[in-house]
Amino acid sequence: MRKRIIAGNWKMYKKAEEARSFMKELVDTVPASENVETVICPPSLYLYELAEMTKSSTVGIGAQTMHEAKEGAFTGEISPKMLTDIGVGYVILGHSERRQYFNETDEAVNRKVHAAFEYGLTPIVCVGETLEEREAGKTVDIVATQVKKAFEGIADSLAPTAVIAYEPIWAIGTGKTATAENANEVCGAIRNTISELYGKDVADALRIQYGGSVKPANIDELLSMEHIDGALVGGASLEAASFLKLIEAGS
Ligand code: G2H
Repeated sequence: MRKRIIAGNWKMYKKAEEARSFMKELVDTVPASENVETVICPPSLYLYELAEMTKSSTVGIGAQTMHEAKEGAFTGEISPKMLTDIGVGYVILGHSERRQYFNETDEAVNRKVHAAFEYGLTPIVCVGETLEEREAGKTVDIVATQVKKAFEGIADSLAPTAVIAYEPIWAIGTGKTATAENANEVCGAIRNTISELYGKDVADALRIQYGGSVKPANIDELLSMEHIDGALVGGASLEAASFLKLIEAGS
C-alpha cells in the first residue's frame, strides 16, 4: 500500500557529461510504475539541468542538502525556494555525512524539515546510529530521538508525506549492510516512533527507506521486509546499470 521509493544519492561524484548521459538513459528507460518512485540526488551543480531533463518523466530530482532560509547572505548555500523554483521535488536532510563533517545538528535538521515543507519539497530525513552506539545497545533510542527531534512541530497533515531513511553509519560506503532483519527491526521502531507522535494512520502511510551499501545483490531481501519501503543508495546509484536493477527490484 505504500509506494516504494528508490533514491540515488550521488554525493560528490560525476562530471557534468556523466550526469547528463546517466540521466538520459534513466529517463529513456524507467517506466512509469505504480509501485516505485525513482529519485536522483545529484551534486547541486547539476540540479537545474537534470531537473529540466526530467520534467516530463517520472524520475524525480532531489538535493543532497539545503539551507533553511528562503534567501539571504549565506555564501555557498542553496535555499528551498530556489530548489522549488527549478523543479526539484525532494531534499535529503540530516545525512550522516552532513551531521559528521558539517556539524548538522538535530535542531538544524528540524528547521530544514520545516523549510522543506514550507516550499513544497519532500524531505528525506536521515537517521542512524554509529557502531559504538549499536554495540552499546542504543540503536533504537538514538534513531527514535533523531526522529522525534526532526519532526518537532511538523503538522499531522504533513508528516506522512515525509520519507525517513534509516542509515546505520557503520554500513555507509563500507560494503557492510545491516541484515535485512536488523534493518527491518529498526525501521519498525521508527514506525512506532511516528505512531507515538502522530498515530497509526500516519505511521502506516509514511515511507521508510533503508540506506547503507544497498546493491542489486541485497535489494530483494531488504524490500521483502515489512517496514522497508525503499532504499537510499550511494555507491550503487553511480552506474546506470546497477541503479536500474534496483528500480526493477522495486517495481
Ligand atoms: C549511505 C548511502 C547513500 P552507500 O550514505 O546515502 O551510501 O550506498 O554508498 O552506502
